[in-house]
Amino acid sequence: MTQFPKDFVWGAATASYQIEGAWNEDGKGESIWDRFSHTPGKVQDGDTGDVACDHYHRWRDDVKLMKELGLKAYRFSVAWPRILPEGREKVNQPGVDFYNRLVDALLEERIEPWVTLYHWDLPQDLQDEGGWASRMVVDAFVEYADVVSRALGDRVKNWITLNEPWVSAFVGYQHGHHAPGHTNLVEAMAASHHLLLSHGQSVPVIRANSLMSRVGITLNLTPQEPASPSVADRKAATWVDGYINRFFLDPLVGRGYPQDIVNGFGKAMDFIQPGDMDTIAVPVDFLGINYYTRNIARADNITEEENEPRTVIRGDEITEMDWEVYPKGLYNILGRLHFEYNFPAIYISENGAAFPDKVRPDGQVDDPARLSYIKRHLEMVSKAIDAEVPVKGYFVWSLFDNFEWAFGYSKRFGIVYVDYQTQQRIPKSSAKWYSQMIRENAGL
Ligand code: IFM
Repeated sequence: MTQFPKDFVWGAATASYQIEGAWNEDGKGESIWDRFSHTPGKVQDGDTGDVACDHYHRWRDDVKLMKELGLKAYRFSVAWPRILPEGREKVNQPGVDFYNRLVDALLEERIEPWVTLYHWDLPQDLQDEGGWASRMVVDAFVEYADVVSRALGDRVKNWITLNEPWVSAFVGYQHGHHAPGHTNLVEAMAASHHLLLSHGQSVPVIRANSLMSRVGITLNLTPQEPASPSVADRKAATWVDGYINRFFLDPLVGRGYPQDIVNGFGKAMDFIQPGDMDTIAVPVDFLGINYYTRNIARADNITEEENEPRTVIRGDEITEMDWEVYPKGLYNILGRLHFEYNFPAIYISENGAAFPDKVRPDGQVDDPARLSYIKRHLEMVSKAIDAEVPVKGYFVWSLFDNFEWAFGYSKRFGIVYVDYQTQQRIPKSSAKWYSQMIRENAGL
């Protein structure tokens, strides 16, 4: 593989609800994911994040493990209800202290902390007032961003406001598969807007509290390919691209919401107020992208017989999420981002795969499929860098096996295996490979 630039950021990512556990300890408030996972039937096998990887108690050892792996950066999220249990006003100091200790320990090991402010665990009290569908959440988020960036901003220099607002808004408020489990398109549209507005309003606040810092946002981007050259399939691909990708990318760069999608939704966006779109378009220092797979779009408004034969066929390498392994899609989306949107820097803030790993009798976990997945995606990153796309870092998803939302613990994404009975951590062969890759490229 081509050498990566010496200053390339080599990291791994996690999220608070997926690993911390301690859901009601030290003054933490209830989050929408606590409520959702405690509701029977919402999460596979009745799993919850109550204990998860118990990272809240094991963070010291976890940081040591990161050091052993040679990670240069660690992306984690802060649990909003640990900081402000009721969503606003009353700060819970033990929650702040937890992240203070974590940041200090990381820096001691020369691991750069990358903080995501919102990775889906909204305080339940704010949901009771309407959650992301209600405009009041914007002020609450800015207050939260202010508290966290004041507390950690002297040491944390890389901030991600939101993780995957499309998922928060549409999977949470339209599809109902994620917390809060609503199925209302207008709520989802309003939620998208309030998420983006929260991002836009909080960026200057974070910058003011954390001098010399860099602030960005992370989107889940899924490139769309028409299944055939038919007009119907092209239309389908354009629609899904607008729905998942452009609906967030376009407003971030000042182009407003894509008109084809607004028309397609067919609902008034009367929650947009004067000035909002300028606020959302605040220049960012980088865009984080989470890439897992592509989508092959096939029209569903005509029959198979009416449509042209498929020319783009799904490959047969599929992860346990039923996602096609398609590294080329990462290269394609990076190129498109650069030429159509021109963000000053791009980080791969998540990339990885779930496979059904097993501990071997000798205690090791061999995961050649994941290793190959990561390796081939990194090759695409390297190719994009050669093509002058400003990709500045890569965070594997995930450091640990963890709570995979509605799938509970049934899907393992980690490069480190977690035995949920004993909480033992076992670096998989992918972790050893990644570690070696970092050592070779970061000049350690
Ligand atoms: O586990 C999630 C993560 O929380 C957000 N991005 C996608 C991952 C895999 O589904």
